Amino acid sequence: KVKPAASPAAEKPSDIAGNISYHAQYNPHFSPLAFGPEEAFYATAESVRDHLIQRWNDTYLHFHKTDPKQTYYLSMEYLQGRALTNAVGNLGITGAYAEAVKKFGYELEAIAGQEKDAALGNGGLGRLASCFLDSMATLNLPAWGYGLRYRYGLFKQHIAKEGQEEYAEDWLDKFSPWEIPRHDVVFPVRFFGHVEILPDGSLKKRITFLLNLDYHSKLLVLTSMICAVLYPGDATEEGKLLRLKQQFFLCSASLQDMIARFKERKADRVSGNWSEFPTKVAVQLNDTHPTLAIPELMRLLMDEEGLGWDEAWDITYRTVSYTNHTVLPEALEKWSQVVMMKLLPRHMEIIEEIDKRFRELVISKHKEMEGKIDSMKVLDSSNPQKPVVRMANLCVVSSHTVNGVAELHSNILKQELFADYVSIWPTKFQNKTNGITPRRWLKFCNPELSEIVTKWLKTDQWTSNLDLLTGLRKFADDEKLHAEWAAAKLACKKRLAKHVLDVTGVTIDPTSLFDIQIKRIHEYKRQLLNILGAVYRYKKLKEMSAEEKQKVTPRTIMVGGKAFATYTNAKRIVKLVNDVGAVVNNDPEVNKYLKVVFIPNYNVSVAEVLIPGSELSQHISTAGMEASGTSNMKFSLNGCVIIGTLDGANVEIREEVGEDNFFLFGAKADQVAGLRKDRENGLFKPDPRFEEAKQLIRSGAFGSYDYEPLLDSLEGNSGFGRGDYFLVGYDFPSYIDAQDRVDAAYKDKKKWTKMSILNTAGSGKFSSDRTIAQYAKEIWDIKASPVA
Ligand code: 26R
Repeated sequence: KVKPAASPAAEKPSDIAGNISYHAQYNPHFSPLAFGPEEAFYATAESVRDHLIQRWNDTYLHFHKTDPKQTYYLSMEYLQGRALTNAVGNLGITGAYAEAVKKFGYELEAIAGQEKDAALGNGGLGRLASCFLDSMATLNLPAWGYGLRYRYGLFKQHIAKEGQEEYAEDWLDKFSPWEIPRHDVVFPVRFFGHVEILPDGSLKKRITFLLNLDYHSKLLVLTSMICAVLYPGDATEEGKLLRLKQQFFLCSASLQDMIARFKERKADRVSGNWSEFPTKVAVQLNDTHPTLAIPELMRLLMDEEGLGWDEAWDITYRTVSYTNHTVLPEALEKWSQVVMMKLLPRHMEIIEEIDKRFRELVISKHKEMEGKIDSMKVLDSSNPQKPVVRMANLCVVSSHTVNGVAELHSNILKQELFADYVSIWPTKFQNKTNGITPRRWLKFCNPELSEIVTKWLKTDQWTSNLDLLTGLRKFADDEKLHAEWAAAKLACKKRLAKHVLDVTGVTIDPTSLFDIQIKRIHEYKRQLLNILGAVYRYKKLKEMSAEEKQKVTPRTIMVGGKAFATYTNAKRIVKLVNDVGAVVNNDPEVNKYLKVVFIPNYNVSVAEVLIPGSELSQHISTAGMEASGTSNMKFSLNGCVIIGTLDGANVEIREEVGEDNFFLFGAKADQVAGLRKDRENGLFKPDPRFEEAKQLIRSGAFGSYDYEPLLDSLEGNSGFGRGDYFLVGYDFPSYIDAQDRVDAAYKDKKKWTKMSILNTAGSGKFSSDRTIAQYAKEIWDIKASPVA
């Protein structure tokens, strides 16, 4: 039989236009008569998809032939955003497509704006996974991601009278032009059942049966429900059974796919040669969410492939590595042993064995650590009513490498969270400072600045070699560059102002200082510090004479982010920002000098408008609590100056851009514990400015909503949620002082523009290309394998 010869995807604008017409005509999803912006988007996307499929097939074939070691990134979240601009940009065919769609009377940007965000993630961890995929492809690495295709992504946020409301995000409303169902690749994923020892006496030959399930029909229902919704938890929620099913579903299906591919590439692997597996497969766990890959790989190797424990363990250990993304105790996953025993009895048994062997290792080889065994072991039965599996401990014990996501965070892992394991495995722990893709986060979202960068560097190679940005440093005082730089920023600010008007009805002044904080709403991220600062600023403005006000730096403070639906204090913060905005923005005495705007429904596409238009960006978490942060990198790359604490990747950003180009304030990570102790001992004396700000809220100046629980969390002497656990009061005076330095710096246009240029110039390190190259070399041991 002869396979039909492949015909190349259209490259010339006239061919592309013909191809788009073809897709418009033969698309079964809508009427052939309609060709509005939405239909234009689908037809264009399907046309672009032809290019991707072509490359996908070539790549697959290439890897099949060359059989390189390959990385599989396991993540429960991918925060992809829109794909069209990104796809045509990375394929290098933006110009041709722009010209082609003009023939139908459309602008490419308008068509791209029709696409719904794929919001299959909550925040930093999910967006990092998407930046990583972008870099893996850019670096020609044999690496890809496995994830779940949730029917509903992260909820849509509406701001109503009472504050945040959540709505289902129907991103697959029509269909997604980017997804390709593979009905030919199907694996069984089995839940429940029981463990049986077979009569042949072999200890390892155990089989999980599916209990009383009409397998095929039930499985169909089960899987469609399993992927119905993204778990919207961001660090505060408790485990749910469906979530555990989702995790296992991802791990089991992915591993079976990897094993099938491993076997497919060489004949002798069908019946053995398993020791080769870790030289061909690397599995990276994006936090503990896919931890079940560990017992599932053990099960597949032992029960399905017939290996013994020791061999299976050696393979698993050499294959798997784990990234930690948070040290917040409430975000460290723990699963009930009772629940696990019911849903996944064989896996629970394997976990018990891993735990037992770990304890034996400590006792036989690391006697000195015996006293620490209770906190190190995988199974925690300290509460006999509720025994749990500690997923982070299982990952550390079973992975050859564990990494944190910024220098400071990785040091905290080694010195605190995982300190006891370091003496057992001194070389297991690494740092891999996070990064962001410069394609999406500068080239595509900020074409104005990108053009200037390319012009002054005399090359566009910075998009795949971001260190080249240091070449801008020598022009940091050049007046011509300053003029171009400021004009680009103004254009981005105007685009942002239009977005704000569209979604809030509030008019903001593009010549005022644009000050932005966008991220999930969390007490440790301290949006409350920001808004208390805004309240204090408002109060001072009200006290000023007309002449005094003339000297003020006009400022627009924007806050955006989603609060987890049951995180009450986070929702109160959202309400407070909105209430302060309503008063300040409508106060004719001050609203020329200050506006406070809550940006609703923050997501990737909104970020792509906000970040380029921002001048000052707030990354003000309590030191030691933000593992890395990645939007800080995006802002800095876009010529935005950071006001921040010495936390997460801020530390490294400040090092790279220079301390003069970063507004630093606040307690250091190693002071935090002592400051909390001092406070418990009644030694904290609040700054009068802090008291003034709280007092103004209490006076009812921003409405009658009950803010007392929020303000109360800042009072008292001890405890989580009371006694100002996040040190807002302690850091408030140095925060206000830093903001005063910002105001002064902004008045000096030359100085500010230079700071802005030096931020972009110093951002090279934070390319996810650098991060992924380090993972490839230092953890995965994989090499670039470009398709010839
Ligand atoms: C278990 C479940 C409730 C859950 C907990 C925590 C689900 C999701 C999370 C979010 C986490 C782990 C997260 O997003 N962490 C962030 O990872 C980013 C990428 O490394 C960091 O930049 C950021 O500092 C960190 O908070």
